[in-house]
Amino acid sequence: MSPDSPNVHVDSERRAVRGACPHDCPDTCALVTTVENGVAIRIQGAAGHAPTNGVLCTKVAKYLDRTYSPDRLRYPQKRVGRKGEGRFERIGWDEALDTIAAKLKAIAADDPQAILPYSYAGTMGQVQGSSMDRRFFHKLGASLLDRTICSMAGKVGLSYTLGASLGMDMERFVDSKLILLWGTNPVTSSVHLWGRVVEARRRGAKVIAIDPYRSLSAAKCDQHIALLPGTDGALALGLMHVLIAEDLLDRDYIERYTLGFDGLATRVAEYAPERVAAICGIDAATIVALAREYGTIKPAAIRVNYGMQRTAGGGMAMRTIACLPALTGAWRDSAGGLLLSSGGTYPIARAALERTDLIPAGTRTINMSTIGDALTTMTEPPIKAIVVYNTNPVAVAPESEKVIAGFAREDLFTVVLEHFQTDTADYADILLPATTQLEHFDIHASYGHLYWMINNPAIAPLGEAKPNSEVFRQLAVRMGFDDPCFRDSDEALAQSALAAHPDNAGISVEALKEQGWQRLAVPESYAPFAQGNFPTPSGKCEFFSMRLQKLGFDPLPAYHPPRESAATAPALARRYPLAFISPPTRNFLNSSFGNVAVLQALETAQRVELHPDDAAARGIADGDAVRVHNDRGEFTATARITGNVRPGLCVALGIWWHKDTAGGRNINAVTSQALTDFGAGPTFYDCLVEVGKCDAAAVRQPSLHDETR
Ligand SMILES: Nc1nc2c(c(=O)[nH]1)N[C@H]1C(S)=C(S)[C@@H](COP(=O)(O)OP(=O)(O)OC[C@H]3O[C@@H](n4cnc5c(=O)[nH]c(N)nc54)[C@H](O)[C@@H]3O)O[C@H]1N2
Ligand SMILES: Nc1nc2c(c(=O)[nH]1)N[C@H]1C(S)=C(S)[C@@H](COP(=O)(O)OP(=O)(O)OC[C@H]3O[C@@H](n4cnc5c(=O)[nH]c(N)nc54)[C@H](O)[C@@H]3O)O[C@H]1N2
Ligand code: SF4
Ligand SMILES: [Mo]
Repeated sequence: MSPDSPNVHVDSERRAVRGACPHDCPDTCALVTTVENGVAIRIQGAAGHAPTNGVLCTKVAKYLDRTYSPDRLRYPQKRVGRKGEGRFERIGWDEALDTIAAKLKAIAADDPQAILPYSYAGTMGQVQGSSMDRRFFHKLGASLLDRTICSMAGKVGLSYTLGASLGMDMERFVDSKLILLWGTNPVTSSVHLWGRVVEARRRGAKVIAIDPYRSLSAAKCDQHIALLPGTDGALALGLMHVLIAEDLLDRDYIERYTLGFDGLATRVAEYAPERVAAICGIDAATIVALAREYGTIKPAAIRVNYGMQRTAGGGMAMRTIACLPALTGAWRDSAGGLLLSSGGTYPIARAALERTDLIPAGTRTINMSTIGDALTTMTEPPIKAIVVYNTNPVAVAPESEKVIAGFAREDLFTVVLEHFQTDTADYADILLPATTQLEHFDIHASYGHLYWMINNPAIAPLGEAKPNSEVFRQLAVRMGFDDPCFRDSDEALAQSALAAHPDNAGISVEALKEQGWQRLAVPESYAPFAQGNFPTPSGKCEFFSMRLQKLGFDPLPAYHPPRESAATAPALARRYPLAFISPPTRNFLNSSFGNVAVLQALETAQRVELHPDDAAARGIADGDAVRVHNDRGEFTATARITGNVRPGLCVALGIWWHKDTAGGRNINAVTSQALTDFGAGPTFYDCLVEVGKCDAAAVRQPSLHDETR
């Protein structure tokens, strides 16, 4: 890859620049970029940062290929073709920003809520992710966005039981003696946690995967419990049934630090192993054995991840699983307990950073997970302008046909800030070039470890690319927003994110710039709930939740089944008999890196894994071109016949860009916009389909980016 030398400043010294990986990944690695003559020549993981331990994943090891890709967007452009066609013409920044400001002013004069910001975690930086952009849209009075697409169901479910997104320190997993990997595939999605799991195993731990799919991680575990998708809540109830029936409890912990044990005991009495086995599609003996191990091996750690909350009952399932460590007192040990996300450990001054006080009273909120419906059906007012950054909704949001129909609306004014011409960028009226992590400043919290991280810029912006923060700063000037908060520098924004709080003691932007990272001021042997201290209304681990009761939900853990399954939707299941899940793949990060040629080559093509019995029943052979379809849409894929899936389940890993797939559609063509029980999250893995052979010749060949653009 030849760096864009005319566009980087000349700097004759060789420098090592400390940064942080910006991606939506729990590991938030510390990066060291070697820069020579203004060009980044090497990127490595920092050896001194304990979670990173000097290692990067395969994707970010290719970050220089991505940064210096000939496909990078380098100049502002305006659309000249039809929406979706992807034909653009270069314009200057002044024309781009003047056009956007004029359009937003005209719409806002009528009703600013017709404008929608649409962003997610393309970068997780506090500055480039959620600072000046929020201030801008708050002042404008635009509709608010409910950012539900990834983690909301689990986060809300967890908070009913524990009070917040707090949990174990990932560095402590090495001393766990039993590790349940529940709805997570860390070999793919959190390789640094996986390193700890491997070390724990070397020290004698037993590792068990609970996952419908034999993922790369499940295949390496001591045991793999392949339950039916969306039945995790029932499994957790069954485990608690056995723990209570066999008195494998920490009575003292329950007495001191939990609320509602008697109610819980009554509830779980309904979930005998035989009943749970039938719901989950596994053996009763497996449930009993797992409960006995969980109740007796100490310390026991549960690494649960968002993979199990993308079904109708995902929120309640997470709440239910989160009851387990309190029953056995696993929280007493720093190597025991549970980790979903450590994100809630960070004291972040959101109100100051995002200036939430600028939001006009009564502003409506739109759920990002149903953007297809919002763009096509919403009125009073309809969405007339959308500004997309840090996300690629046309590829990643559920029910693609509706999302595409929405973005194709001729009367929708669309601005996209991007590194690349993604599926979403193809629908932009104005397409703006964004800087990558090597080109801008930021600070990062993490949802997997406990360190604040710096990202110092390593190189000058390529071409005319600008940081998100700068684009919104300049737009604010054009809109006439004169509050001084719109003039804050990136470093000032970063400083305002650091809340005054004992856990942030000693942490500052200055110190971070110097040191690269700083651990939160929490004990080395961090055990957040060893002595209770749950941030719930009662201060206890809430088996019984008054908050849920007030909202009209069952106040006790319960089982909320999937919406689309043979058990709950038999008529639908007769037409679409296969359960379909589409979890992350190793070489892409959601749709990011989907355009990096060397990583595409590792993934080969969009594939769907089928059990030999299901394949035989449909006359499908390994390598055949197949069509995966339901009433919402269809995509084509190459069939892989494997024992990684149970009969009745099919799996396609990773989010390809629609335009790089053989049939022009990715997995989200079939996923649904139905929402989860708590948190109004998406139900990507609650989806029935049918798979049939299709004529390979009828399917157009993929066009890989580096060759065609
Ligand atoms: N390489 C890579 N890393 C990533 C990502 C990526 O796309 N690629 N994505 C990042 C993002 S945005 C996130 S949110 C995180 C975490 O993203 P997650 O979606 O939690 O991903 P995984 O940890 O891979 O775990 C998903 C696992 O859950 C399983 N699963 C699916 N349905 C169910 C179910 O109903 N029950 C149970 N028990 N298991 C189920 C899947 O088979 C899969 O093995 O990963 C991040 N890391
Ligand atoms: N079927 C199915 N669908 C899924 C999932 C699944 O498991 N299955 N996973 C879901 C999950 S967990 C998530 S989190 C979502 C994620 O979906 P997205 O939030 O869309 O994440 P990415 O696909 O990584 O896209 C992020 C985009 O942000 C851009 N970007 C990165 N940094 C910057 C920056 O500094 N400035 C600007 N302007 N742009 C930047 C990148 O180039 C990239 O195109 O997808 C969801 N969709
Ligand atoms: S994607 Fe995750 S594992 Fe890879 S470098 Fe970034 S933080 Fe580390
Ligand atoms: Mo995510």
